[in-house]
Amino acid sequence: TLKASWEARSSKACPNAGLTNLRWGLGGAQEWGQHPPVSRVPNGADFVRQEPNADWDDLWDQFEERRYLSARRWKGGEDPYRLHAFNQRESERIPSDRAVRDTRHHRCTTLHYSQDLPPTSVVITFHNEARSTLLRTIRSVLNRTPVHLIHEIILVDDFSDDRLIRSRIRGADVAKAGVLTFLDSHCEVNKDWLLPLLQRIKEDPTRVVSPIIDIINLDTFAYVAASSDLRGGFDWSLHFKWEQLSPEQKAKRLDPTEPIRTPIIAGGLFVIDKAWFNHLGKYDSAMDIWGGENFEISFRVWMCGGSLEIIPCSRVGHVFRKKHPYVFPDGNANTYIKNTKRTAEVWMDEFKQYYYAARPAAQGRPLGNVQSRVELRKRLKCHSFKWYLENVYPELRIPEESLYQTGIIRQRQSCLESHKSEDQELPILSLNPCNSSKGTVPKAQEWTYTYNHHIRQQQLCLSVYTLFPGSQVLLSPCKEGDNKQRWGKVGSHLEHIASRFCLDTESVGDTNESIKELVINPCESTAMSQRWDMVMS
Ligand SMILES: [Mn+2]
Repeated sequence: TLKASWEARSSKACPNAGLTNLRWGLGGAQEWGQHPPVSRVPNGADFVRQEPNADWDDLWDQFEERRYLSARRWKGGEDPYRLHAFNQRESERIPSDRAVRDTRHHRCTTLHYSQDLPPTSVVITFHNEARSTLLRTIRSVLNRTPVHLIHEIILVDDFSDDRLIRSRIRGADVAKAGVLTFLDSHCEVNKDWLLPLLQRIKEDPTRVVSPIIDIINLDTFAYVAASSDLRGGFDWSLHFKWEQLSPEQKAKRLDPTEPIRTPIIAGGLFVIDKAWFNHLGKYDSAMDIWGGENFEISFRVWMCGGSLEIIPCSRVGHVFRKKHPYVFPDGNANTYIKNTKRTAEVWMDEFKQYYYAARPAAQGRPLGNVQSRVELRKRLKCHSFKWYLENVYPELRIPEESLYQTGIIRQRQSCLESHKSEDQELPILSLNPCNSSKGTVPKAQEWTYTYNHHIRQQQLCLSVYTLFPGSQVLLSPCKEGDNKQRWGKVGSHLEHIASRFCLDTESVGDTNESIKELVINPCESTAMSQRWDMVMS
């Protein structure tokens, strides 16, 4: 439910006035120790109505911060990490309006922004948040943002019966400004954080922008600058990670104030044009609580015509926790799987197979109904996931083990074959007449040529132990990165990469011509015994 909505309006007569001219309403009770009176709004959310214009200073004076904080204080002797997974005692020792170091690049201070940036509704969703951190979040916004740019601050307390994602939608739905700013409830915004974000959206409302997220230490609450060379990335299991920009990307960045295009946003801290947010389908409201929703919204923004940026001149500190203090109704991992599975099914096309390969537990799991999200994607005529991979995140490589070809390795009418005899531990190699019938290849003659240059049958790879001419080629267990198992296809030769010799055949003994052994020998372009044809599908 919506607990409180504050409307901040600058006095028209004095648009550039400081916070002393902020007009705002805290609702009936200027004291958060008690439940404030609520009014019902059409969408069913409860929120505090704005008071008739009152002076900001007066209201802040009337607000009994100490009483508000002491109602839920850490009690001596208790584990200060128990409730919130950060040091509650330390958070309460720190003033609600403390100063933080300006962590921006010095060049950011020389930038100029439009005079008529659009004002924003700040939406802060929370769930059992510590009062000290929530209060510091709000005070930092009020202290470090030009008054006329904050239309209102909306606090959405889900009172543990709603879900974080749906709370964000509710907050967005009641917001009155044209731009939405989603913030977490344990943040501290830094100097001029909002201006560069709004500037990018004013220039192009399809941009979805986020600040660099500085680190508020969860033990000491020290404010630490984060690297400005990071962007959001992920792996095929849909696990988010911060990634260093590549050396090439860094080399291209001559101006440290320039936005960084990011394949994915980290989560709950971003600014988006409200009409664009609504047009794109808000959030997937069938997702549970938290986790995975940043993938869904990121794919959707990019694939449906927008872009995601990290703006280096905007800095917001955030308390990163090692674990989530929420109780997930269905268990943490299951919630994450459900949410990411919905994302994979709706947005990843044929590439979802790599998600399932990386996260086998997702197979056969319930994901609910995704029909309306599939229709949304159709209606918006969004790009394919292939387009996203090629244009936004080419660094995400197709898993290597999935790039392979399977078929036969032929020399004239004979095929490379494996034989298992009873007295030997591993099968031996030989060359025998090809006997595929009706397109079905016998298992003994079927080979897989992998992306990392293995020629394999199940777990066994073509290997060479000694790098001399005439050395025998054997089957042995595949080892990742073993050069003695790697083969390159060079014309009609199969070149052994470690020795630079070629796969060759030699007759064994002199009585039976048909028994041929596999060896390596110096490559000879004219040798018929070194000619191979890989007939692969
Ligand atoms: Mn957080």
